[in-house]
Amino acid sequence: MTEQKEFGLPFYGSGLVVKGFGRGSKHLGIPTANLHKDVIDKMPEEMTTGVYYGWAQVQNFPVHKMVMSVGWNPFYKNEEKSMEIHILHEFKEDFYGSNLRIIVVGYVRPEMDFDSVDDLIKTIHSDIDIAKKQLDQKSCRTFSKDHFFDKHS
Ligand code: ADP
Ligand code: RBF
Ligand code: MG
Repeated sequence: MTEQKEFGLPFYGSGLVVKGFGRGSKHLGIPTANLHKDVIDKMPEEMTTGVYYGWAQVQNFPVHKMVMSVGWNPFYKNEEKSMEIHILHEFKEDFYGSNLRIIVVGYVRPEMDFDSVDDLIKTIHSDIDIAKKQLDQKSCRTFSKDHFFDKHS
């Protein structure tokens, strides 16, 4: 795993899930919960834009593995910085407006531009494989049991 301290990790964040760019990521099989700007503003300076992995919890539901993209999505040339989280779990319903808690524990790579959507999707799938493996390690798994995820009323 990439040295955590370098990127200001672990990063604990909590905020509302907002509407994203509506590009139909869901139809590509990779829905991403976009976090409210307040959370993005709280990111430490060392946390550069790029792809990360960690743990996520919607409201008081169980904690799941996640991958996250932070930045301007060079492929789409966004004008606003975004923080989007793909949770490695099948949800029955959308959860816009819910609170989402995340602990970011590792870094994968910088954001990149691609020649096609297919290349972008293939790369995201390889990010997911990396995240799954890393998060199974004891040092990462510990964070899934963090008090940060304890039930809140
Ligand atoms: P948007 O452009 O509005 O972010 P997406 O196509 O990225 O739209 O879909 C994101 C929404 O899908 C999330 O806000 C959430 O409500 C829902 N969703 C369903 N399953 C997941 C999942 N496994 N990970 C993240 N979001 C999911
Ligand atoms: N967008 C980019 O432009 N470049 C990237 O390198 C990139 N990496 C991503 C990695 C992950 C794990 C995820 C979930 C998203 C990534 N995105 C990236 C954002 C992607 O373009 C966005 O979710 C689109 O809406 C997918 O259609
Ligand atoms: Mg999204």
